[in-house]
Amino acid sequence: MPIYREDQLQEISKQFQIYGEILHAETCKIGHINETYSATYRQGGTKVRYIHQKINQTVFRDPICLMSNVVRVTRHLRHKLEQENATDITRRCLTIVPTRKGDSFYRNSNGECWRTFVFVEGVQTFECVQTPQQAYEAGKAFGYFQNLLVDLPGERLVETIPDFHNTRKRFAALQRAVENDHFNRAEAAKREIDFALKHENVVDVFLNALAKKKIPERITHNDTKFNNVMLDTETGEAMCVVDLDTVMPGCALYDFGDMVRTTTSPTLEDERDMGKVRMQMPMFKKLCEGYLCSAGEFLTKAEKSYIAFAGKLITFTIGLRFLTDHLAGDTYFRIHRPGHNLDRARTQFKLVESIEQQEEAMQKFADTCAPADAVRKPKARARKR
Ligand code: GN1
Ligand code: MG
Repeated sequence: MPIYREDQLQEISKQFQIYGEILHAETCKIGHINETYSATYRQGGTKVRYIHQKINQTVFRDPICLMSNVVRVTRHLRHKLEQENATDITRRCLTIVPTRKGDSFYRNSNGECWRTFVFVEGVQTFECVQTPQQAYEAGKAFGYFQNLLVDLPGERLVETIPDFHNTRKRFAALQRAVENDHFNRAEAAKREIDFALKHENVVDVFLNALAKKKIPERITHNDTKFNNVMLDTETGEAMCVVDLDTVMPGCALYDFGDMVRTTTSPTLEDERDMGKVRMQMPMFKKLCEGYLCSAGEFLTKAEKSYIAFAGKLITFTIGLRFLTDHLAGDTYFRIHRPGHNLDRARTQFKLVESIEQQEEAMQKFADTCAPADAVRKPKARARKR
């Protein structure tokens, strides 16, 4: 991974409406796609931090549309939070720092696209959930995020990555990668490939339900990993949802599914000890309660009936993507060791198995779950579409 030197970052930082001098910058080792740096500036006698991020244009091919989505979404969130008289809004919603020309991102002479956010202080992110309360906070935060976006005005958001969670297309991509086997890796990945192919029966369930309008399209986050929720360092309260590149039209269940994937196992996404990977019911229960307390108001009965299945489907889909990338030479997800994407795929599939074993009990819990502190101010956020 290319590391930007401080002097290079200084050049980039000059393009944004930031006052003061840059003191130092460091790489943030989060995410598999974009490159992220935190930079400290001296401003009016105090130190202030910003995030500079280089957009991965192989993945996000249209930075103009991408940033227009992010601007609309962050503006709307801020507006809604103001309406609710929320305090500490710059810690509850990302703030884009415009370029000196007033744009939302800067394109340099090499064609790289950079954007800047205000650094949210006093928060932490975690790769693994440590307590059921954290799972609750994550569920509540993403549910609230979806809830606030229910009445986003204007045109349909751009699909920054078309067919992002289209499991049928992801499945077909795996089949192609197996057939091509350009890197001679299929034999060693036989068990994972067999697992994937045997699960073909799950791939069309949501696609069919969406096509038949049994479940609605909504504005969703689409990358609801636990490490995309910032928790207040002191209180543990979820403050801010980050990584807004895939906020676009989608299915609320995909968001919930990715929360199940990333909050219910005690392990990292790339755990190598399969004995440790499992869906833990206490985590799921709190996650479900948190999500339903902020999203339960607008979810339909049909959506709620797929809560447990969503966890299985999204975990399976992300597993397909890791496996495909492994077979195709690791061109999409950044890897840190040989076989990394295969490890990640194996972990996802183990979790799918664990969900399968508990799916019935999970759904039963969701069906009877009546969150204690149901949504705050539901009427103020009624759907307008
Ligand atoms: C990628 O870069 P990061 O970690 O935010 C990916 C997600 C995957 C995730 C798996 C745009 O997200 O879809 O679920 O890795 N983002 C994109 O960890 O493909
Ligand atoms: Mg992401």
